[in-house]
Amino acid sequence: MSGATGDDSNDAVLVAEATARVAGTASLDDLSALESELLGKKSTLAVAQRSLAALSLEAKREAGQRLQAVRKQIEAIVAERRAMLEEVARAERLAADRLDLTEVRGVPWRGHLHLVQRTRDELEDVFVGMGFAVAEGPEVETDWYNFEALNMPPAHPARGMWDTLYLDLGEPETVVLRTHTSPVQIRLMQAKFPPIYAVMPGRCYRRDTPDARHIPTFNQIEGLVIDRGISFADMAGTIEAFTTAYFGPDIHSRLRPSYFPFTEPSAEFEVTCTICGGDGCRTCSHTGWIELGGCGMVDPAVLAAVGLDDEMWSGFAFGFGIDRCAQMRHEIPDMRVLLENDVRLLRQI
Ligand code: FA5
Repeated sequence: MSGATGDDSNDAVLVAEATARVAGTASLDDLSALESELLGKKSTLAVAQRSLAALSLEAKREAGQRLQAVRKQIEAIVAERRAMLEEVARAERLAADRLDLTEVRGVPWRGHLHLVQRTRDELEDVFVGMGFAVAEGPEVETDWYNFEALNMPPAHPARGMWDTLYLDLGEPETVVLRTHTSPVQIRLMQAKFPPIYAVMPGRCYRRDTPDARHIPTFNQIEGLVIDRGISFADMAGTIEAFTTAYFGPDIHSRLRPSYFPFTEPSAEFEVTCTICGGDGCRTCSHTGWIELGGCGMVDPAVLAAVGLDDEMWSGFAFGFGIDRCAQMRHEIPDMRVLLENDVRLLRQI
């Protein structure tokens, strides 16, 4: 750089020279090195600024202002160049990070819906094929829908069948994470006058200890039929048709007498354990059978809760575990893997 001397033409030369050198820098490192050469403590400019101390007050002010203006101009030129070089560096980084997917050899692996979602879709399809509609209800429910309207008044011992998760909302223990999809039966009967032929899939929550057949967040598909003259035989036939459609004709199934407060009579629906073929294993607790769900004829008390005349209307309901259906059809020994999201498994199922 030429000497920083005391007149305007020299200043212009100084700035022009700095501009040319800054423009010639090719990298941010080069620019930083040049910046300290042009503006740092040992720069010609800084030396000139320090030397003003010997001048008279008037001359010092005049030369000082001029040199400060030169400094500002050079700073602006450096800043402009730095912004440009940073932009170039960013573009280079992006280009280096770019993943060219067209370079993947062979057929790339494509994602797909989770097995539980696919099972839900397939089960819906089976029932839609039988003429059922599909409905949904909320996962956060009031005690009334989850229990009371289903013939379980407060303190009814059957409430203990479900280990319930309560939400800290409103009065204590009045709002729950639904323990089953059965409350959607109530909402549907309130919303629609019979005849009703519907399935209601959705997520449910229980304080169940996870094991080979249980997870705390799982899915059920509820079924409800309300019409004139519906009998237990209609229910058994519907479940049989569903089993054959979903599992194929080779699966063995059975209904076993059971108890639910909202159905009478009630039954549990079981299939032969597909893991051991019925011989008994850890998954089926060595019984050879796996429970898929509960079912039964809608209790008159439930019809009364929604104002339906049980002399005129009768019906059946069922609630199957969707995860359990997926587990049996795909022969998964431990249901917990459905929540673990291990991609090695997800790719296979
Ligand atoms: C019920 O939940 C009743 N609401 C079913 C019902 C509906 C009966 C309509 C009568 C009429 P249960 O608690 O047995 O019943 O659950 C039904 C099914 O949900 C079970 O057979 C199982 O397949 C599934 N299930 C229940 N708990 C879990 C869990 N923790 N993890 C995975 N699946 C579960």
